[in-house]
Amino acid sequence: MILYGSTLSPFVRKVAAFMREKGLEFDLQPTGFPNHSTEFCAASPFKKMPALRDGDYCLADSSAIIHYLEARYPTPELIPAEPQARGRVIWFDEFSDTIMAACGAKMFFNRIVGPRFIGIPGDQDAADAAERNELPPILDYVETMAPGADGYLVGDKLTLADIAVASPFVNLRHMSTELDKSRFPKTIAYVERILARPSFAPLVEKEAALLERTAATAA
Ligand SMILES: N[C@@H](CCC(=O)N[C@@H](CS)C(=O)NCC(=O)O)C(=O)O
Repeated sequence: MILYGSTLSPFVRKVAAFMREKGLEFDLQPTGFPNHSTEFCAASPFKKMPALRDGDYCLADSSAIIHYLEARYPTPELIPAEPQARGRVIWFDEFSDTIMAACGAKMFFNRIVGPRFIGIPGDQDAADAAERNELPPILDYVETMAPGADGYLVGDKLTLADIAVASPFVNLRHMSTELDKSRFPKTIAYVERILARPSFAPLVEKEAALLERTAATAA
């Protein structure tokens, strides 16, 4: 299978970590951003990453890809069958893809992607405003939901909910965004535990190395 995209995107990272939790082999191929490859365009009609190719089958959108993979490779189960648990897992995935991503994109695009990868300055005021006004209520919510030591967001084992919610925190880490230890202690411990998993840790390390190289070039 080919997964198109960069794991600097929280959507791509979510799918990559999900596939690694499933034990699936895949090639992670860059899209050629911003001048995308024809292979990627064929798989993603609106040129959004990620996209997947599995033989002749192509699919775009992180959640669509994840639901396809869950149906095709049911073990380990990462989206529970029990109705209420399933509903909660889908909620956390949506929360991550919409509410967290909207805030994260304003910060990460303006501070990192624009200046380092597209060559535009980025709107630093918009990034600062998102961090000041949009991020704290999101973190307050995660803090009320975050499980204690060894726990998970839904049920008693890892699900898509944990993968989806942890993924955008990597972008905060890449921006060295300080999380208040006294206000968000459960969130910090929980996210660190999920990101230390073998499904995430090597991805995060590679991203950090790439960002170090681009920082050196930009300097
Ligand atoms: N709902 C989509 C969102 C994908 C998305 O917005 N990806 C961003 C990267 S974080 C992208 O490709 N942006 C490029 C563009 O909009 O041209 C998903 O879950 O995959």
